[in-house]
Amino acid sequence: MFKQRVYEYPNRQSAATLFYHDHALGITRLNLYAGLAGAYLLRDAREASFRLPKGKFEIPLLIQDRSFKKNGQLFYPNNTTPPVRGVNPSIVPLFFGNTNLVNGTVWPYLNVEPRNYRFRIINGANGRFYKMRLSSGQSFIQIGNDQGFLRKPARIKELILAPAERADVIIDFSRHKGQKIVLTNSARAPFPGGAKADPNTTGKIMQFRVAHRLTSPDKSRIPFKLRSIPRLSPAKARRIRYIELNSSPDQYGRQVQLLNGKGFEAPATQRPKLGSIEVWNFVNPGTNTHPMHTHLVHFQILSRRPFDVNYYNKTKKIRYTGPAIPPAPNERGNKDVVRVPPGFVTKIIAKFVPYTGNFVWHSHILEHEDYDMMRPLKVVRSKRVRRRS
Ligand SMILES: [Cu+2]
Repeated sequence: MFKQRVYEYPNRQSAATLFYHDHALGITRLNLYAGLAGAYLLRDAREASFRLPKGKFEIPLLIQDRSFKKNGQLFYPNNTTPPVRGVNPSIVPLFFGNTNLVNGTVWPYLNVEPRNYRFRIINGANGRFYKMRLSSGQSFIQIGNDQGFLRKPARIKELILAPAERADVIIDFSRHKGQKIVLTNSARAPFPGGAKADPNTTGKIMQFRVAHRLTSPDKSRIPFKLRSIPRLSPAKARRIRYIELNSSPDQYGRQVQLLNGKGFEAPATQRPKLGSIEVWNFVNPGTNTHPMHTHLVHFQILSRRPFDVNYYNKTKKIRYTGPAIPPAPNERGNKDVVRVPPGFVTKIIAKFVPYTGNFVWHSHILEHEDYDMMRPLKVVRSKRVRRRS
């Protein structure tokens, strides 16, 4: 006889727009590209007390870039161009599709009524960042990010999402009756210094077609205050860590992406104590922005501060070249992905609760996560103070 055990996610966290997906070691990029990803909307009583748009007026938008072969099959490169000598197939350092998909459809349109809609936007791309605007010139009202509601809504004209970042936004179509509004993308790939988005392809995401009439009155409201989020204090941090994002060539000349010179197989060097607070400084002397993601814990972004990269590369010492920049209003609150731009030290703070055990943290550019920008995270129990006998 053997007992059947049912394992369940405890879901002990605030309402949030979550992104769930396969995480198989070394092939995450392929499994997500093939479709093993989805939106997971977690709800709570606070959310239920609001009169936000719901039902058919609340829609997840999972945005991904893909390329297709002539026969309609997904295309993903099995090697670099030119191919790596002695390795076939090979990982590629980055991949960007030449079309954008929303919920699995290439450049779709959505019929909407002239009213408030709530969109749960997830960047589900392997490596593409999105810098979104509405062609009508109107704003998004962002009410939440990766780990739930902001303290108060943030009105923004432009919404940037790195891979795995999420935004909970309200778009008000009430003054745009009869219009066709395009959700556009102007993020360069790689971000932020790569090729421009093509306005005819990668520069467009989807279209909203606004009807003239409502089918029912819009009674939705956007609360002025969404929730209180206690700020984690750096003064209470038990550890302050510095983590360099770097790379080095492998035996075939391919770049291995590393964190403090280490990949996934090296034993955990980040071993925070259960219940403790730590400040992590991500030092990026490279050229691309990395979306750094932690499992288990959410964190708060403290600041980003520019530093002298040439001086750092010579001495491994940080010389700041400007003041620390606080996070944008829509990056405040609790996050689990942070954009770490090149030439900046990005500072986050986290409390390591509620579990001990083995977790991971990594860049959410999947080609980097797979090779090999992922590290173990071991949350350990605090040692008991031994009594003298
Ligand atoms: Cu992960």
